[in-house]
Amino acid sequence: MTKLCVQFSGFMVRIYQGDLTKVATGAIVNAANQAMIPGGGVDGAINQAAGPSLAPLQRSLGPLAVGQAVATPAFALPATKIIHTVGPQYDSRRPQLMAAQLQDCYQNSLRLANQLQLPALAFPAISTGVYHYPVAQTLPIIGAVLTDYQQQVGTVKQIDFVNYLATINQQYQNYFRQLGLPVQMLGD
Ligand code: AR6
Repeated sequence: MTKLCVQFSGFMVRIYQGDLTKVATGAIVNAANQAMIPGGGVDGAINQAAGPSLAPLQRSLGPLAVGQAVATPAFALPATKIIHTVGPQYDSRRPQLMAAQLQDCYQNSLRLANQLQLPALAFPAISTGVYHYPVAQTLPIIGAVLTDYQQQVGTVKQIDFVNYLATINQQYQNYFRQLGLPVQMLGD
């Protein structure tokens, strides 16, 4: 799968279409729910691929507030860890709250990956599935988190955005291309 690589100051971002459960990285981020009861979407796929040991552990870590992040082992997955975060359920009447909560998801996941001294992290498009956050509105929030991270780069030097859907991947790639940073297209 072709990857768009974007060079930030001190770290690299890659954007590509794919299945997060197949990504061998430091941590993959799970878009969980507050109850931490394994659901559908990427959460369901992660639980399916990680194996049955994940669900009871995940449940034991709930409830988790929106925007917070916790780590578990990744069991049968190729990643080292899973970082579970809870995105906001989109409510168009509360745009500022939504943005603040989604920003917390990305920031807290990144902070936790650094605390765990991981070299790399891979995100799904948090809240854009079952929780209906419009993708176009999530992108400037993600961009702001990455811009901030340039001031305080930790162990995490590679951040992947792994999009299951081609349409979402295209929106991501378009957004990152217009940031004006050095970009490169790479094959596998
Ligand atoms: N790899 C990468 N991205 C994926 C995958 C995958 N295997 N599967 C789906 N996506 P969603 P949310 C994308 O619904 O909106 C669950 O039931 C999907 O296309 O997984 O935060 C939880 O338990 C979309 O772009 O998460 C919660 O109850 C993105 O992942 C609730 O859904 C997020 O979609 C959370 O909803």
